[in-house]
This record gives sequence, C-alpha cells and structure tokens, in this order.
Amino acid sequence: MLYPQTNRNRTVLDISGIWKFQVDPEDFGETQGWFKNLETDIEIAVPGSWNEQLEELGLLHYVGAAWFGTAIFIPSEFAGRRIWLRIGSADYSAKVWVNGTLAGENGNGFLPFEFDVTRFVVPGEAATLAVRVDSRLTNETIPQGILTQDYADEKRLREETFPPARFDFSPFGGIHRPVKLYTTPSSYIHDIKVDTSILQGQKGVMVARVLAKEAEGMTLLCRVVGAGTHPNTSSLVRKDEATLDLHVDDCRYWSPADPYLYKLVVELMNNGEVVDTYTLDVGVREVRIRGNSLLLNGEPIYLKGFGRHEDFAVTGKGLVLPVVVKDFQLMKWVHANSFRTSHYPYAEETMAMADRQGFLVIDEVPAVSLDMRHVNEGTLKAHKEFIRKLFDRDHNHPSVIMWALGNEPNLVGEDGYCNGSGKKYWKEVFSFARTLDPSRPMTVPNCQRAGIEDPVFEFSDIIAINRYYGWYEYPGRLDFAIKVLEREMDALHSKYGKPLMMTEFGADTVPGLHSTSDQLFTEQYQEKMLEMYIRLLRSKSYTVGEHVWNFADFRTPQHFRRVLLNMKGVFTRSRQPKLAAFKLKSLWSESEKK
Ligand code: BDP
Repeated sequence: MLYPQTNRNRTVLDISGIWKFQVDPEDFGETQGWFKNLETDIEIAVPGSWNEQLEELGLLHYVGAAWFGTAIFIPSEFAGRRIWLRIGSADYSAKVWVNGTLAGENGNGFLPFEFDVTRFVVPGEAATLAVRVDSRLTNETIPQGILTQDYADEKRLREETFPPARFDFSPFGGIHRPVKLYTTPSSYIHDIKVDTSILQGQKGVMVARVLAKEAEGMTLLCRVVGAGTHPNTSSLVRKDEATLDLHVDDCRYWSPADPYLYKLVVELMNNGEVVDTYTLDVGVREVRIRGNSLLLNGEPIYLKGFGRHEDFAVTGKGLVLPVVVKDFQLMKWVHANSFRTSHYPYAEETMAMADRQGFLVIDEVPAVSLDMRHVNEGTLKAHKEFIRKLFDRDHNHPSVIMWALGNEPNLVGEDGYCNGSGKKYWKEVFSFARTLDPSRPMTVPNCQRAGIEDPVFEFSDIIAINRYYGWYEYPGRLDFAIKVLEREMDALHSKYGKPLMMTEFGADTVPGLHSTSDQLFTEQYQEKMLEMYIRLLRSKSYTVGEHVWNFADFRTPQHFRRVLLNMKGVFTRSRQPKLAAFKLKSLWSESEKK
C-alpha cells in the first residue's frame, strides 16, 4: 500500500483536526443513525486516543464503541479524479460512512486502510464523515483480547488487570494516525514493491513490481535518481502489472552509517503523456544470516537499541510528530542503531524516518501473548491477514531488516504449548510469512516462561529472547541471575546453532530513587542490571544484538505491580533520561561489539 503523496498527478488533503465525539457503550449508535448526524458537544483531537484526552468524562479505561464525526469540504479541483479516504490507523476496528453511506470497514488496528469514495462525494461541495471505532478485542482478533470473567475461569485472579488486556500496555482507543483525502487519476499506479540486492563490484539491483489499475496496454517508465549510473527502464502494463529490473553501477548502499536513499520515479504513460506519477524512496541493501552473524551488505552488524511503545501523555497512542522527532534524537544521542516496534506496527511516518535516519527495525505483528488455549481457526486467519497487510505496508522500507511474527506466546504457561499446539500453529504462521517475503529474517521473541523448548526457536532465523532474571526471577540477586542467564543462552545456542539476540531485558525504575546497595526500583539497580546483561551478551560470539526494555516509561492497564506506568523506561514518559541512559550512551558509543 502506497503512502499518499502530492505530486503533479496527485493531491493530498489532511483532514485530521478537532472532530465531534460520542461514546456508545450500549452500541445503539448505528441503529439510531449516528452515521447520518452525530449530535454531540464533545470534541476530540484526531489523531489521539480518547482515554487521557477525555479522562474527565470517565473515559480513561473505556473499552468499547465510540463515534467520530467531522464536516469536510471536497475541493473543486478534485473533479474528474478518483478520490480516496485514508485513515492511518483506528484501534482496533472501524466502520466508515461518507455522507451517510457506508464506505467500508477495517478490522486491523495499527494499520492504514482506505476506500475509494468518489461516488459518495461531490467536488465543490461539503460532505460529512462518520467513523465508528471499537476498541474491543476477542479471541479471534490480533491482538487477542480477554474479558474480566476469563481471569476467574482461568484461575488467574492475581493477574487481573483493569481494563482487561492480554498485554502490558494500555488498550487505548481512537483514531491514532492522520486521516487524509487524496486523489489519483482514473488510470493510476496502485502499488509498487521494490526488492533490492547487491552484486560484486559495488552494483545494486532494484526489482520493481508495479501494479497499475485501468492501465492495460499503457507503459510504465522507471527512473532512478541518485548516485552512480542507472539506465531508465520501461515496460508495458499487462493484466494490471509490470516488473522492471533496474541496475545501479557504483551504487551507494543503504546502512546506518550512510542511510542513502535513491528516488525511484515511476511514471504511467499513455500515448506519450504522463498519466500518473509516484516517487518512492529506495535504500539498496541486503540482509543475510551467515553462521552466527547477522549481515548487512555482507558485513556483520550488531543491534543496539530498544523495544519501544507508541505512548505519550495525553495523546496516548495518537501520532505526535514532535515526539517522533524527539525519540529519534534520543536514540541517536544514546548511540542506539535499532529498535523493535513492540508490540505492533508503528506509524508510517516513523518507519519513513527510520529509513532516512538509518535505523534498523524489527517490525512486529501484534500477535502479543497469544493464549493457545483460546486460539482457533479464526485467530490463525486473522494472524495471517495481519501478516499479509503489514508486509504489504512495510515491504519497501530498507530500515525493516527483520519481521517479528508475534511476541511471547505461552506467557501464561498453557499446557501442551511446547510439544503440541504451539508447534503446529507457529509452523503454519512462519511458512505462510515466508511465502510472502523470502528476503527478510523472521523471529518471535520468546518468553522466559516458555523456556528453551519453545517451538518458535525451531522456525526463527534468529533466537530472540526476553529475559528478566534479576527482576521477576531472582530479584536483587544480580550475580546469580547472570549465571542462570549465561547457562540458558549457551544451552539455547548449542541446541539451535543460530545467532541470538536479547529482545528485552530491563528493570522498573523510579526516577530519583537511589541506593548504595542492590535495591529494586532504584536508578542504580537499572543501570547495573543493564550493564551486566550487556557485558554478558558481548562476551558471546553468537550474539547479534541487545534491545533494552523499554525506551521510555509507558502506561499500562491497572495492576498492583504497575504504578500507572511500566517504569522500565531508560527515559521517563516525558523523555527525561534516567541514570541508565548515560551508562548506555557510554557502552553503545564503543563501535565494536566487545
Ligand atoms: C515482557 C513483555 C512486555 C512487558 C515486559 C514487562 O513482552 O510487553 O512489558 O515483559 O513485564 O514479558 O515489563
């Protein structure tokens, strides 16, 4: 799916802003026709979560249906064009009406969706937009949901959170990314997928698969703009498709040290006229695994960085561009070179910035803490659909060097997971994902509780582990914790013979709390624990990365073990550094792993 862009054949209009809002806990909005007219005085910012914005209306923990409405004006210049309505994300599902008519639905939170709304609007006239967002999750959604009753049924009362969630981040509801109208010509470039590889002698190859609609027999022209030499290529559109091979001599490869992006200009031509244009940023790079190493352009690379969250005060999960910029600044300051989009796809704006800033990204499918006792055919179907859509959205990002197809299955220790349900499920998920993208390594970060028999290890290209020895286990006993960890890492490596990375390790830390001895929650304890883990990881020849949990403190559902936030951030929720940030900065400024 292409990100909307304004160029000589296309126009984008951002219609985010302050919209009308109404919760619908009884779910009668649709039968009462709220999509025709949303009568309310309540206002809300789009993008933004309702939870903290409208806390005073009792919505901090609200999970359910809610309505968003706005009046827009369709510019006269849109006449004769195809008009698209695109929502960057709405969590977790949405139904959209334009001028009172249903335009479509979407069931994939964290992902963009769009509808051709040409027939519902009149250029030069006003129009109304209504969106019903529902933040409820079920056993058949990705992520999976949980109900209050389930904690009792599963005899897990001590784990009950409010609102209930199968994961450790607030289930914020809302339209979380920008809403845009954009135009294309009636014959248009619908999609472009570029695969890159490198050849001996500083040569780069881009293979562009272009999908063009209503364009049978037209010509696609591809031009590369950037370093080196690269002839133009053209191809006829047959059955909506064309594949173009582009060779770049003296190619400047993309890497964290030199995140060089070529411009790939694709033009749809009819009788010598340019009908449509799309310009894509392309980084030429190749990711491989050889032995115990992760290679970028043939060179070993070691990942230093964080598991993160999209989370900020007041805005919740809503995209705030200054926070995106600040977070990249802080990651650069601390000498991180990578991050994982734990536990869901991040905004397209963030992914594009990672391309430009040279960050290596592990891109995660929100199959977080799947409970195999509640997984059924519907869950598997939803999981595959999510993988297909995420791979589709993020295929062209050079920054995406690996997919995480989920996170921490078997969090609650289901019987039979390791030698039964888990193996069957993950085998299916991995083989499906590999048919869609054979070029990138794949993994699933493993939960300490699932242990070293977790079937995800068999299918993963890189062993990814989340470990909390010294925190949830062996609290305060760091020397012992590190020994246990070392034994486990060595055992994993000798069992699977694959590179290993630590995708999570960390300690909750209250800024301003200090101690001269090892004491949980103090800044010294976090600093010491992170350093001990890092020194151990670097002492092993088979490790390829260290991602601290977490970049910044983030809001979680209510539970006695969380004081509003998960406080494992190296930065506070408002992005102030804790003591450990300075330690990481010095450890990560060493260029070599050891
Ligand atoms: C891991 C989860 C992560 C949690 C973290 C923690 O992957 O989502 O936030 O533990 O407990 O199990 O801090």
